[in-house]
Amino acid sequence: MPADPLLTLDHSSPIVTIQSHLLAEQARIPGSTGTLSWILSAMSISAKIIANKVRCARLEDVLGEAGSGNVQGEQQQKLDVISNNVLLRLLGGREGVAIVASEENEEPVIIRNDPSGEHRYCVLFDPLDGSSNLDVCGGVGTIFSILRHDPKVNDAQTALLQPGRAQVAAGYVLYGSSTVMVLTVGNGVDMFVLDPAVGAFMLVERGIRTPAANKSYSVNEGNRRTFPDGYQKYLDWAQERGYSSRYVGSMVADVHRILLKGGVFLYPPTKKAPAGKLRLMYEANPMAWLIEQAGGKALAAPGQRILDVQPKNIHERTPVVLGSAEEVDHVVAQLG
Ligand code: AHM
Ligand code: MG
Repeated sequence: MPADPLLTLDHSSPIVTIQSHLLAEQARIPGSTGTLSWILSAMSISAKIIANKVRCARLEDVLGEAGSGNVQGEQQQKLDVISNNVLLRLLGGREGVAIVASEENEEPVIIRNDPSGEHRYCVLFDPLDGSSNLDVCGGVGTIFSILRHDPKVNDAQTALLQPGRAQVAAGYVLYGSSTVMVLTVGNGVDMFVLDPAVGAFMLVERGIRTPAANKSYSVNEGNRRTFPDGYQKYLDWAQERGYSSRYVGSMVADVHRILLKGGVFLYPPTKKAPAGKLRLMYEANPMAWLIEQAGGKALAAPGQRILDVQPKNIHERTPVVLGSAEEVDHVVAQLG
């Protein structure tokens, strides 16, 4: 049994919280104002509040539908609404936030509209992705993407419509068997786990690399007959080679597994959702950047990096193929 690290004094393995990690990252960038770190700190506090609500789901009256629909026309769960409000309130209090856009709100929320305001950011998020899993105690998550705000652009929609490669920070929080936050600021991918006794996110792994290959795919195979031919060919190809199928139906949980263990995640166009189901700006872009930062690939179509897609609408959807570099290449080979 490994010794408890607290029994030995090992200066080479300091205890690092997300706050100290962010301060150290910030110190590496000359002239950094600390604004982005302060926003990421708001994300981590929001995550703790949401995690606490998710953990109490059967104890408090927070399960079930809120009785409202979101901008996508989907029923909102009460926890969708609670999570959205927590994020809006936390981020609204941060001086560096200019605009906030949520998958749950039709219009972006302008927090500060000051043309002289420099070093400000736009924050986009899906407050509680996969929330239909809540009723069965399944994994759910928060996904976020942060872009610079150009003070010369007055219109909120225009300010937000930047391709994913312009992101300055992206991450997700998985409320699973533990609460995990995975983050990139363009310097690799780092993972933190919430220590519930201390109430702090602790750094557990730096510079995560997704395995280059793993014979595993993650897709809703119930839609298979309505996928374009190439995706069906890929599934035949993979099954002939003994691939495993792993699908939670909650993007954060599925992508987290692929980040750590490898494989490929697919959400192709379907008859019901001809442009794919997942949202480019709230889901695909942050996940694509994380996976690329971990050495993987993320495509909307063969030869089309998700991060290079120019959004025309903040709620637009995209097909998604992401994961281990070799596994994405195998999908592309079948898509032709
Ligand atoms: P949501 O944002 O409404 O929760 O939907 C997104 C979720 C993803 O987490 C997941 O990958 C996908 O929908 C699952 O869709 P399906 O049930 O069609 O397989
Ligand atoms: Mg979602």
